[in-house]
Amino acid sequence: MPSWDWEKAFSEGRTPRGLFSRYEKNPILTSAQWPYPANAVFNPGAVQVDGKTLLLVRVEDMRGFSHLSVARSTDGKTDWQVDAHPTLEPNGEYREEQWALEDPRIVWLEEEEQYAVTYVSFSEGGPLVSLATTKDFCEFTRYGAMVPPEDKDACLLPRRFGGRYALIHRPLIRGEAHVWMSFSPDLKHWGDHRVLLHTRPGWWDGRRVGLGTQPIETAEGWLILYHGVRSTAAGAIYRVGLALLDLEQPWKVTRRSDEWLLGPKEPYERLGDVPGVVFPTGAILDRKANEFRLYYGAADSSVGLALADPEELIEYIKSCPSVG
Ligand code: BMA
Repeated sequence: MPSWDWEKAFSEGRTPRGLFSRYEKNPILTSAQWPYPANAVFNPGAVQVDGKTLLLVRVEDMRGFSHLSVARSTDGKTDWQVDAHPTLEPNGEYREEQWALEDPRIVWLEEEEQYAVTYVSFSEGGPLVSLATTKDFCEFTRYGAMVPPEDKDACLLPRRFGGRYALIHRPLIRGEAHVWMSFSPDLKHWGDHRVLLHTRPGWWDGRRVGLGTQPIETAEGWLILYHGVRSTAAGAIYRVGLALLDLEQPWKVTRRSDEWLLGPKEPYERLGDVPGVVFPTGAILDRKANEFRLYYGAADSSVGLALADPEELIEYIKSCPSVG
């Protein structure tokens, strides 16, 4: 049992287990803040660049197509500066991107000294995952498709393991949506595919699971927040769970939360283009501020922020059942 008074935290209106608190000025980004017409802004990748928090936000235009665009903030909460023009959009060269670029996740690739952005390309054959690298979020090198459709919710780990890069992703196979890990010597050829996290039939994450945030390195292992989906008579509910991967052998899940830690509750999470969605895509472990900041898409319409104490998160996940 965690050492903090989670029942008190829960009764004070915080989230399950009292781990996350929603930022009081949520949603932090809406389409009203965009410098050009946009229907919705949501599901952002998050990273610290030059001392600022950079969000690479999915922006859906008035045709229903998404592109990615940058917003920056000094404290990661307020005063967001949104780039005047789209940052990454379909460019005609990569046919699989023709209908959209969606849901980016970002890591700093240590060896390449570049940020790696993995995003969903919406092709006529269905969604798949593409890779682009950048040093500055202005110039990008596109690598094209990493995996065939249907696949989504992907992120690289920041370094090699036994000489190979590791990719977390979520193929849809025979209607089943589990989280997988695959490996590559060169970021182009992927193999040795294995399931990392299964859905849990009957549970809150029984219908689908997918990676949420990029893996965050801690002394205890790689911390990942994932989304879990339950189907109900009124549609799907998207909530957030927590898991821990072994630091040196990240294909081993050491802990997984039984409970969800954040789910749709506030009006901006319950009402929107897709109601009942909390979709985590980016996280910042701010050691200076001793703050874990979780950025998420709310109801496929806006960007929400939830805050946690990093030590409480670790303490909690260590108290969760180990995964054999
Ligand atoms: C998932 C993805 C996300 C979206 C979520 C909820 O399958 O398509 O982009 O936010 O559904 O609609």
